[in-house]
Amino acid sequence: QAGATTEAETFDLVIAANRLPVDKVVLDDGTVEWQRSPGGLVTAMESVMAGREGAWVGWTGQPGDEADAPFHNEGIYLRPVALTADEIAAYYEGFSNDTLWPIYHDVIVPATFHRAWWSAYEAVNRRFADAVCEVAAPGAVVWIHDYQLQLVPALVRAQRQDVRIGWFNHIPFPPVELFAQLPWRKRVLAGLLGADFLGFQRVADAKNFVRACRQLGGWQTKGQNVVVADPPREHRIVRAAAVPISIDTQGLAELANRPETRARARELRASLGNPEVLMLGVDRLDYTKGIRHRLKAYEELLDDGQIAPPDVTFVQIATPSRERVEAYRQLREEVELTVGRINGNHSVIGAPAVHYIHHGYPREEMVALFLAADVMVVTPLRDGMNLVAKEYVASRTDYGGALVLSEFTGAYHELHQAFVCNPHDIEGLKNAMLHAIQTPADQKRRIMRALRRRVMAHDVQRWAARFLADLTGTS
Ligand code: ADQ
Repeated sequence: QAGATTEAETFDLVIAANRLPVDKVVLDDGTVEWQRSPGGLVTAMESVMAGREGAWVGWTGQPGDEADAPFHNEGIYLRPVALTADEIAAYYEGFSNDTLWPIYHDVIVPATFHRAWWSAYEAVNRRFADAVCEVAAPGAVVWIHDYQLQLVPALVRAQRQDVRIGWFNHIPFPPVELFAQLPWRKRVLAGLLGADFLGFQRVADAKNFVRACRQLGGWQTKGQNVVVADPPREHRIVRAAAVPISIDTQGLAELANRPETRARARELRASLGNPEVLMLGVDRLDYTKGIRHRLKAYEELLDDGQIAPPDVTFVQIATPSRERVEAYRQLREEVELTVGRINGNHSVIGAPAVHYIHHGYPREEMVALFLAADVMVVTPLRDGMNLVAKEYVASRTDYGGALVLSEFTGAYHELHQAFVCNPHDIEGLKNAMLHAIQTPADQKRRIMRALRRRVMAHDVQRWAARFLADLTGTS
């Protein structure tokens, strides 16, 4: 359990991310417990922190005016950043998720602009930067994560020229024509250019960033590099490159090989009536994930009579997400209406056409579902990477299953042997689904073998090591 500390400690490696890797749980008797949230990023950081303790700066996930004291948890020094309820509404739900998120995802829904949200974003980024400077040892490596903290690199550099600063973008970086909509575009670019190295999911994202610097900010660029004035020196070079993220492939494969996971996969299939074809979707309930397009294609296949329950069934797991943002409320209503209609028209007693589940599952259950699914359907309209696609592949230690994958995911650039689709093209998506169902098993095994080769060789530990090597100039 957490041991609270009073004096400021400093570390050679500092991670800053919107969220701490732990959830705060207040027990009935009022005592506070911190539970480690399982996730790829935590696993990756554990691997780079092995042998040296690092610090992690982040929000606890709950409102509070009072900052919780820093504490040690399972080998990581956690430095909480307090956010008020108003700041959560303006910086997180507002600017991060209702301004930046839509712009960075092709404006699938319109972005909302409020000056007050921007002010909150600046204030919170400043608080994160101050916390980073407080825990960074002289010459430390600082690794900042994601679109919520784009101003932190420059804010840290202003205080600390001795540290090495990297930033990784988990989501896409938009084409300049879309990024140009952002009223604070130049200040965001200047914030990022405080870093030494900027990592992106795809080559195209890094190029979009460099182009935005040139066209919207007037910075000089050369290939992957942006030239930044840095008095009293003449200039400083900021490099932007693709470092695609991955997953803990070994951990997942190990879980998939356990007899109890395999038994659970069989049990899941049996409880679904042992369909010939089990199709699966697993996503945060987000409009970027193409859940509506996926359901439409599936519904048309049912309407056309090309597939039908009980032979075929679809399990859609949709994790609740950002429920206070209007676009997410609307999406939930539309998805639930569609599922209701599909089931009303096509289910038979004891065999629904769609099983829709609106909650999260532990990792063990997720892997059992992956093992049970004949066709994994991943259809985002835009997605930085999409870890679910890689998790499915890593879990198929039996070389079974088939992956339908949108070409608008970062994962597509590594997994192009999958059954590729453009989710906007409903006919094409229907064909990709049918193709994934009908392709002979031996051919599907060959495809899965190729996909697994890529995912097994490029895991999240390798990703983290590569990012740090790029950042510290040792690659
Ligand atoms: P996300 O948009 O959240 O991530 P994704 O990459 O698919 O999308 O990661 C989701 C994670 O949550 C996966 O590990 C998945 O297994 C898990 N998950 C989803 N639904 C779940 C459920 N119902 N129960 C339990 N677990 C569930 C953002 C970007 C992505 C990028 C990642 C990492 O949007 O493009 O790949 O960060 O950089």
